[in-house]
Amino acid sequence: MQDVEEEPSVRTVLAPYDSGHRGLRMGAGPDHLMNNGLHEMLGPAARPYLSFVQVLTEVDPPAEVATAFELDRLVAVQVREALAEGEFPLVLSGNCNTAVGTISGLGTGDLGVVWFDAHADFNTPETTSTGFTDGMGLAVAVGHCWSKMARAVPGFAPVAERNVVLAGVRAVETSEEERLAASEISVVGADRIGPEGSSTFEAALDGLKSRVGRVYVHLDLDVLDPEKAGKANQFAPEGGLSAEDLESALGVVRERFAVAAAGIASYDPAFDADGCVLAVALACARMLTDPADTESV
Ligand SMILES: [Mn+2]
Repeated sequence: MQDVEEEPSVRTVLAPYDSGHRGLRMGAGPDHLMNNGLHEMLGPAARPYLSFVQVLTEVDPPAEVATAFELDRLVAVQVREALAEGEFPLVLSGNCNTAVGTISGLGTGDLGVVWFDAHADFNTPETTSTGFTDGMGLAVAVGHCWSKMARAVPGFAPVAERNVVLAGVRAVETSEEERLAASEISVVGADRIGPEGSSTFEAALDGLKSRVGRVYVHLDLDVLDPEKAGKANQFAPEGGLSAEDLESALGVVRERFAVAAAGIASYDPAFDADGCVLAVALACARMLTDPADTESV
């Protein structure tokens, strides 16, 4: 039992799957982060208490979609429990669609979402050409598809489109572009974020601040520029944010909101032999879980 006087501790929840496969590709990211500095970064020195939980599924027969939503259910339970115990939930996942579990655990009524990603993750089963459920995570979160599966996640309710800021995108399919344009989601391109010229991003967050006080911050590491900051996964397109851009953007978020939970996703260590992306991920994890930011929650 924690002393209530202590700073909020961090509950790191690992969902080490990609497309239903444990440890495959980006599914190797959570363990790699844990085993290469995350523990020290969040550290016993910096925190009175840390906990780490790995969620594993036993969907039988194995099926990608079923596994994705089972992970959401398990993560939602962990996030809800973390909040109840005064802990800050940090979710490390292979796929971005695990964010649906985190958001469900937080409760969506008064929640904003700031989603950093090179991709929009806004396909539906009717628009996808790859069949990759990870390309649908944001669409699920706002209630556009897989609605029956999503409703089975404890606490799930669609996030209001206008409470979502999609940041750093630069690889959007035509069908996603059309659906985004028809939605109330604020889309801020990668060229609108950074130490200079962040006014579009700041304006989007100011708008969000008039509606919500707390946000879930989602960080798909492929928002980073593969040339400037390192390649997070095989899907990382050209362009994107430098490490400095990303850290300054997180600062802009933290200035305005209580961060209720954070998710770091889509990190395939096989593309990061020199550890550049790892270093950025650790720095971001530290920023997002900084007690200075969470103590008011
Ligand atoms: Mn993504």
